[in-house]
Amino acid sequence: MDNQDLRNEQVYDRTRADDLIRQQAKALGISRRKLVQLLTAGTGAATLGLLPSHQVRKVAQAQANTIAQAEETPPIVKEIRPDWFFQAKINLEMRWENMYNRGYLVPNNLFFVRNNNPTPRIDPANYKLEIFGNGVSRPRSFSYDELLNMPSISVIRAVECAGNGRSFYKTAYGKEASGTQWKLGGIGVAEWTGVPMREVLERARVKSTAKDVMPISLDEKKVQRPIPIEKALAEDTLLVYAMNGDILPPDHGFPIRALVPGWMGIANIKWVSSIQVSTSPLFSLYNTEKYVLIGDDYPVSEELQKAGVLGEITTEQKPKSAFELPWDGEISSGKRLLRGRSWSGQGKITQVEVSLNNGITWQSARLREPNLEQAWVRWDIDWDARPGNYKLQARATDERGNKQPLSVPFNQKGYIYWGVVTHSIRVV
Ligand SMILES: Nc1nc2c(c(=O)[nH]1)N[C@H]1C(S)=C(S)[C@@H](COP(=O)(O)O)O[C@H]1N2
Ligand SMILES: [Mo]
Repeated sequence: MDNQDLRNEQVYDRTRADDLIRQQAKALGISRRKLVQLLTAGTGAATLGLLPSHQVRKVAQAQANTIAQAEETPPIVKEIRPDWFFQAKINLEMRWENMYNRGYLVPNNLFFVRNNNPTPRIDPANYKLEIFGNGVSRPRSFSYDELLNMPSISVIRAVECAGNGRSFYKTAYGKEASGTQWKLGGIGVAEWTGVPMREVLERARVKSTAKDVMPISLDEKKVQRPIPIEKALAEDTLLVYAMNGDILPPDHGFPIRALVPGWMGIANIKWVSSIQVSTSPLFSLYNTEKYVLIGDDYPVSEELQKAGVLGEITTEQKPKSAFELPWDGEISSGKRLLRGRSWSGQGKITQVEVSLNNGITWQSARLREPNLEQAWVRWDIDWDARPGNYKLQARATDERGNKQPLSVPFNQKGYIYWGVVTHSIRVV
């Protein structure tokens, strides 16, 4: 990995963690080293008064253009069929069996929904996208029509929640990681169409000194999360207005969402109403939450301490695999293809192995085209399924040589479970 390349999410997180420590030490009037010592000694970040809420408030104040949400509307707009989704509050997890024998893309109606707040209803006639901050020399806004008339591209990319697979920490360790207990359906692949973020930043005369770019949502809690200018200017970082050829559905961010390929789901801010561009590092609840890992329950590894970084979390997605089968379900016996998909945030999948007997023996699966980076690959094996109970497993390897391990160390918030998952199925 190139340690300088801020387009890499992990490099960016570590760099900004370091910036945050510097800022906080300065605010407390102590040296950065002293602060690291205090935190390492187990003094919680909250005790030290380090939650960067002042920064969050500042951003919220700067955020002018909020459209009120109609009251008493259901929190999710799309049809919630129990045979399509597992529902957890206002989140919808895709049921994998519906992808059996389907094409490469997840249709919009089956696509998972991860909402921190209810889906806001936005009238495109009143919609404005505002570009502001000291990182642009010509702050300005764009109407929905203006955006639709700008140069656009279409790309096929996955969006995956950082917590996808979280429930398997419980399976493995008997204790629940906090957050929505996703199985493996917190991911989807779609064709996204939109304006490269670069186009709007250039029209606002982004400065060469710009450092961070923060899309801000107009949902209830103004979800926002910064990305580095390097990533914001990447050709496939988009302001999306169409999904699989349809107008972007309300639950997926209508009228405009960010697409930040290869990064955690949360970077793909939905219902974007403004973008702050700053010449200094930006922080928000949605990434400092990760830095607040330095709290009481999160001891810091020595290695990272020495590097001056206070968070152990790695935010890059690793390879994962899912079968296109019902969860703990039943299928009928006979010759069939046993199918699934694998993906990784770190490059193409190069190999998938499947076990029908809980990992005792393995065989290679056939990979099917297309096999796109930052999306997924479909695979299958021939299976003469005889009646009985099976514990199926699949393990993928990506082009960086990451191979799904049998287990993954527990982390409190349950991110990035990429261990081999056992999928029980009864053949009748
Ligand atoms: N404004 C806003 N954007 C958001 C979220 C949110 O709650 N509010 N959730 C994020 C998270 S955690 C994920 S995983 C993705 C999910 O995108 P989807 O709901 O279109 O599948 O959206 C991200 N963007
Ligand atoms: Mo997420």
